[in-house]
Amino acid sequence: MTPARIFFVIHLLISLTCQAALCDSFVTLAYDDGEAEDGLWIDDMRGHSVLFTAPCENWTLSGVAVYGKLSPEYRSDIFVLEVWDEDLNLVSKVMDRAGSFFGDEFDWALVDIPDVEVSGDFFVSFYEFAGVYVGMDLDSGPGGSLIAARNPNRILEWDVEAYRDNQTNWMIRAAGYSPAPDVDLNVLSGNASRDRPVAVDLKIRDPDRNLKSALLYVVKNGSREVVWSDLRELDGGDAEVRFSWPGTIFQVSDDRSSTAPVLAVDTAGLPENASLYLACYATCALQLREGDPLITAFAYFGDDGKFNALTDALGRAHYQSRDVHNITSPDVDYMDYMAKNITLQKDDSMVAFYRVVVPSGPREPYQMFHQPFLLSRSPLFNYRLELEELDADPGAYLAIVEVEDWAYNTVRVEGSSKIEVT
Ligand SMILES: [Ca+2]
Ligand SMILES: [Ca+2]
Ligand SMILES: [Ca+2]
Repeated sequence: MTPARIFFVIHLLISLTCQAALCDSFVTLAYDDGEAEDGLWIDDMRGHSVLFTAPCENWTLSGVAVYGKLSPEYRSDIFVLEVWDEDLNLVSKVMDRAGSFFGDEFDWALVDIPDVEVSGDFFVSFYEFAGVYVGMDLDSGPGGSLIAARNPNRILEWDVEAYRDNQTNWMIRAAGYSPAPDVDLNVLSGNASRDRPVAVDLKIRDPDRNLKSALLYVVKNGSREVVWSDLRELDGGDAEVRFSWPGTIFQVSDDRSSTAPVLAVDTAGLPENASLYLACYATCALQLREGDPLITAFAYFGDDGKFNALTDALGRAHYQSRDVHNITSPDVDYMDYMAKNITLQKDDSMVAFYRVVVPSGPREPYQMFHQPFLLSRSPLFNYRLELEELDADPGAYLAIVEVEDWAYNTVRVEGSSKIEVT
């Protein structure tokens, strides 16, 4: 499961040229949502500073993106951009003309900086001497924005009266790279069936040894909709992984309707007495009441297909079946638990499972929803929601694997031979 991240990451598609010998792809660290609610210039010797955390040891910081526009008075044409390590030591610096990077409308300016390896926390500070309005994002939660000064390098007290520091993000992003995993994928047999599953073998090597996970997608040839997925956690720098696909898909149904394919994966790392009831899980969107926001959640199913638990991405448990409850809290009466702890609202809460399509080429996979299930039955009967494994439709399928490391590199590899289901 993915814990909530402090910042989100964008694979930079814009034109920072690749300087590394192996052309590892750029990753951008960002706190903002891309839309400015306001802008601010700072005068004197003060600058907009943002505290970032390097995604891995010795991450190569190569460029900085600043969302800004020239201030109308345009008092200075010079700006200075500095990178400090966590002890406020200068490690990289650029001085240039604001007029070459910024215009009269807000836009992203990409500033190349001398590449520098950073580890742990580092600061990116932009001194514009009242010449540039820097975009402010005010609706994304706090993101390490500070006011800094140079010579000696220091962080100043926040004195922007109109905005509190814990709700302001300077729109400044850090772009860099680190070695990405090298992935060799091999699909071992042509026909998939329950008797003879197809093996998908991976050999993975990551030069800086920070492997995180390998994700298998089996997609229908043509539509490229994912019919089966599996996830393996990795660590270190070398891994051999074998996935296998028995030519089947998962379907979820209640007593009125069904949806397929649902992407359920095995649950890892559970104690034995719980694994029977929480054997696999499928990611879904949960809406507790009509009009509420959708929450990402995980629906757990037992070996027998019964719906046994629902937990959201923040770790909050919304439902446990009587079987699971008897393991986790055997001393509490289930009726008591139901009344006090289950947050799902009968005839109101809905869960919708994800469908995923993996486009060909470099485009990112995208998600859609299946028709949602309205939870109208009792938790005593597991809401009558069940997971079943069915044979996949006859036809051709492809194996695609995504390997991630802890530095936010994602490498996607597609098998060259097709898998047939007859
Ligand atoms: Ca915003
Ligand atoms: Ca650079
Ligand atoms: Ca790596």
